[in-house]
Amino acid sequence: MNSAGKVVALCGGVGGAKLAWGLAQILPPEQLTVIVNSGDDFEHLGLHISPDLDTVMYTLAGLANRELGWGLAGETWHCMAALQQLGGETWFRLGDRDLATHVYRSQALQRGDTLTAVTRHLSRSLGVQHTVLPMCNEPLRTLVDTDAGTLAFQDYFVGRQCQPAVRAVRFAGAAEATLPAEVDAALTDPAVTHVIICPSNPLLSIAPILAVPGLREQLQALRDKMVVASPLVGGQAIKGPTAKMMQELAMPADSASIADFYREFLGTLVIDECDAGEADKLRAGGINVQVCKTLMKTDEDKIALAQQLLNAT
Ligand code: FO1
Repeated sequence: MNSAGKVVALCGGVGGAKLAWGLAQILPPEQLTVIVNSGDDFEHLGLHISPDLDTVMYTLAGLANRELGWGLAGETWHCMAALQQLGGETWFRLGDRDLATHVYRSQALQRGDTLTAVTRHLSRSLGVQHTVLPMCNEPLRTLVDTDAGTLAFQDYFVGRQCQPAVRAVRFAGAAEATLPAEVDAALTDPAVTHVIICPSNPLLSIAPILAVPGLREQLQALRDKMVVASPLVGGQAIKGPTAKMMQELAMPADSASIADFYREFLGTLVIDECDAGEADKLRAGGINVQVCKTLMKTDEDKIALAQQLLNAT
């Protein structure tokens, strides 16, 4: 049953997109806005790539490549094969159909459209009915300081497969970024009953969203409505480098660290049943904790977690 009002979800790529899909199965389009990390965006092969926005849009449209976790289902790779033959750059793979998204976005940005406007157009064209918004229109880029030097996000994530040890994560351009009017409107709508932080990597996917000036203050004002889904299950991330990075940054990979990371606006923390043993200690520290199955293997799991989060406050 859906007794929620308007819901805003903050998310990164794969894991976050799965939950966004679950929420979209419960909530009608006018009740769900998904604010997506654009710190992973970069210029590649002369094109503007927005990996997390595309993952969320493709997932909500039912077009996502479930095996890869990114890109389109049923993709072909003729362009990459031809590019390889020419000696071009193929370390970051763009599928033939996916390329159309990047070409369209790049041209629209070049003629002066905002990332928000292009995302709206792409969403509609792909058949996405819920609202998908980038966290900002300006270039805010995630940089990873590692023991192998400072790396642009995709150089670290795809190029180096997250192997170098992380020393710090920074967000170039954050000071110049501004909250898009659509993001501001979504978060200040009095009908908002839930703001959900998806189980995305806090350091790489949610921190860039929080780096947009003004956003933290808005979330603080919404504390009672804030529900954080922990990305950890038994001290491990389901996919990606969350646990490894937390350890490298001297943060124990546990629920307490997740609670601490979001402490300034944490309303309710939802942790996996595997980590139920941590709940009492968190509650003793004054944290509102709920325990449920957070693993999303099937579509039913995604909908069930979405419902649990909507019931959490
Ligand atoms: N991830 C990879 O591991 N290898 C790739 O070649 C790759 C290409 C790619 C192309 C388009 C896109 O939207 C995403 C792509 N990703 C790829 C995923 C992406 O690097 C990351 O998953 C996100 O940036 C982190 O959320």
